Amino acid sequence: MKIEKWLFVICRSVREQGASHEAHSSQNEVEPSSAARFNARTMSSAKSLERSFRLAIERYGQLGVNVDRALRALSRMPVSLHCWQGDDVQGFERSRGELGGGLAVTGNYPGRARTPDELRRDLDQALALIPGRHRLSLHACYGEFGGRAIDRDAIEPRHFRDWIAWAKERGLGLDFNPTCFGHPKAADGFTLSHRIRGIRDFWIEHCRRSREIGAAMGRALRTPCVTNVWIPDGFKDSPADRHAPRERLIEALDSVFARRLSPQQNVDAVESKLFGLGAESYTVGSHEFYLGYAVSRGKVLCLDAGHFHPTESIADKLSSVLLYVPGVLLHVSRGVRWDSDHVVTFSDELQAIAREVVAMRATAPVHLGLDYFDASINRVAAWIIGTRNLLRALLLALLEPPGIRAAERAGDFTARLALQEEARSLPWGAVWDRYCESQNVPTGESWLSDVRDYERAVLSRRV
Ligand code: RNT
Ligand code: ZN
Repeated sequence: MKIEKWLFVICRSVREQGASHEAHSSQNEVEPSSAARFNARTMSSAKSLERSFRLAIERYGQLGVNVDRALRALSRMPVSLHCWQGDDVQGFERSRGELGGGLAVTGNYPGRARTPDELRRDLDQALALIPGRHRLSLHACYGEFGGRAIDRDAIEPRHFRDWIAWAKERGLGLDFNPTCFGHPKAADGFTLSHRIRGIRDFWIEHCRRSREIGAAMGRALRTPCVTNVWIPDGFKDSPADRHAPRERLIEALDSVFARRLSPQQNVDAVESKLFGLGAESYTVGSHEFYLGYAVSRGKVLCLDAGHFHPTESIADKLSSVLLYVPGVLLHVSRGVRWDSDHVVTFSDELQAIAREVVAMRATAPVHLGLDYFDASINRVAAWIIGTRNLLRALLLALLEPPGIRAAERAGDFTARLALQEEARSLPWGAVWDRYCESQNVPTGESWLSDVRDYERAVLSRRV
């Protein structure tokens, strides 16, 4: 959008807000002067926002950055929000044992979604405060089973009918995940690589059906569903045989993926891990295992930011693995000392990931997903904070001055470092505010008061 057009949108929205406030005030018999004050305040904040944006455009222009183009690119980068942040990875099966699988959610903030409708309502609230059009990643255990005990090897697309309808209404895409944990057949820590054939077969059937559900979602929504297989399999203590479980896993995965599905409907991804709680010594599906699997089978590789050594960054992996695999799915997360799945913050690590995503996006698809679960703060706010941070980091990367690359190409590493450091304090915040405004979501921290209202009106009543 050109700046003039944007100005027009702002002024119109200010006028509308003023008008509706005025109507609202007269209903409540508030002094007309308060409406006038409101109008003046909103108008002046819109003006200062516009002023800051103009200055930002000017400054970026001097550095050869096209701000409009960056904003257009950002609006085309959907983030897949993870349904499991809304209810502490519980899901809607009739009976659910321990979470297991080495996953742990800590905190007991009130207001956890207990039903699909509550979860959808919470997601609607979060999405209303996040700029852009996004996606939702569902786990198999979030099906709607009508109170019946449908085991994981019996799930069908119809159990996700309401999710699909909800997504369709909102123009959202869906992604999917088989749930290979929190189940008696996963209680000893093994699923697809289990030494007992019958247990392997059970999980193979679950994963096969998950892909079919993914394809049904992709078909209905006309956007491919990324179905991501993650299993917890591993040993607490040193194994005597590291090889056999991996051989079994290859065979099981080949059976899961045996049926060819249209890539327009379903895209398969596989997710590795270094270790989990209770599987500290050995993980069957390690990074090397899945990198080899994805390369040899043409699968998308899922890189979770919390699944490597604490000092190892997934940012540096993108440009390597994308030379060999057809695409990458990112699980953007934040580990604190271990794979603790903290809410994503605007860290150096996040900025480094976003930079590489932007740099590599023309080479191969990089699907963006979130993966964290924090029950110690408002869960809706947790979605918003993490998603807005990822978008902000992508914007910062899209606004990177071309002089940095030019300096590197010229072998001038002094200028490269100087420019990289200067770029940190360029006025990208004004560009972010403008993006939020143009997408009709609150700028700055003002989204928090909407979340507080929602907490008062909805979440605090869930007892
Ligand atoms: C676990 C993996 C996996 C899960 C979700 C719930 O360590 O990161 O992606 O977090 O499937
Ligand atoms: Zn993950």
